[in-house]
Amino acid sequence: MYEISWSHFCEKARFCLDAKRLPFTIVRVNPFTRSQVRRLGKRGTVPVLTDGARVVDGSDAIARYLDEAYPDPPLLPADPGQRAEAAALAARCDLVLGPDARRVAYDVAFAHTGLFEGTLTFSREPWRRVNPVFLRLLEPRLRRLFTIFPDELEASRRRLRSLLSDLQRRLEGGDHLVGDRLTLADITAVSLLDPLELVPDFVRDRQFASIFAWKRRFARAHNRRQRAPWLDGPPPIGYPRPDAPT
Ligand SMILES: N[C@@H](CCC(=O)N[C@@H](CS)C(=O)NCC(=O)O)C(=O)O
Repeated sequence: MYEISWSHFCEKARFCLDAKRLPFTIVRVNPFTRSQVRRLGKRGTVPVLTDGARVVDGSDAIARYLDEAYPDPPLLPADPGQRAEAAALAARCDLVLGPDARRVAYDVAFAHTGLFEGTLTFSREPWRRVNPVFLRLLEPRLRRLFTIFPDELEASRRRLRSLLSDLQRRLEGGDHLVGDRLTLADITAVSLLDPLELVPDFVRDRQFASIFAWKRRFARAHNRRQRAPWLDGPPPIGYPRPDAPT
């Protein structure tokens, strides 16, 4: 699987592969050139999965391909009603949570650039000295790429609030979003929620405590790596503490 390690869409694809207990090899993609996936004739986004001669681009296509090629255990329920519901919910998370969580999380990281350590910036001397200049060049590019501007941020926050409330309502009856076993809907929601761990106005809002508690419980139960708050030293101002009561 071709991936960028901190990408939440890549985590979704990895989670699908792990849920199917399929062994796989990671190919790290250069986040700036994306040459490894372009060489495969793809757009340049990650994840991309190759399986023999098959090249599958995008986390949803990967999930569907895996369910066809390796049906057991299934990612979507057999019952047609539940199947449609889980697929629709996963698609809504792809559409809303994916870009919106990324947008608001990047915005926080630009204000607390320590959060980029270990991903986009250098953590070791002497390289870390170039981080400020590097980020000054990178920030406008990323803001354009992911449209991280005030109006879009506000619209994202609005959509996220509505989606998180819906997800919470769904979880009132049990521990899975659809039915009573793991589906692509849970995998998608848990993976794509992860960048919001960086966003104080969501993680610290008591209104959303239960969805974050569920996400963390679920991720722990399935051995998923979750966003680490900071690498060392004191947390940046406004940063949620990992062990804070939710
Ligand atoms: N719909 C795609 C979205 C993938 C996506 O947005 N990947 C990001 C990383 S999180 C990316 O590669 N972005 C680069 C770009 O948009 O140029 C999926 O589900 O895989």
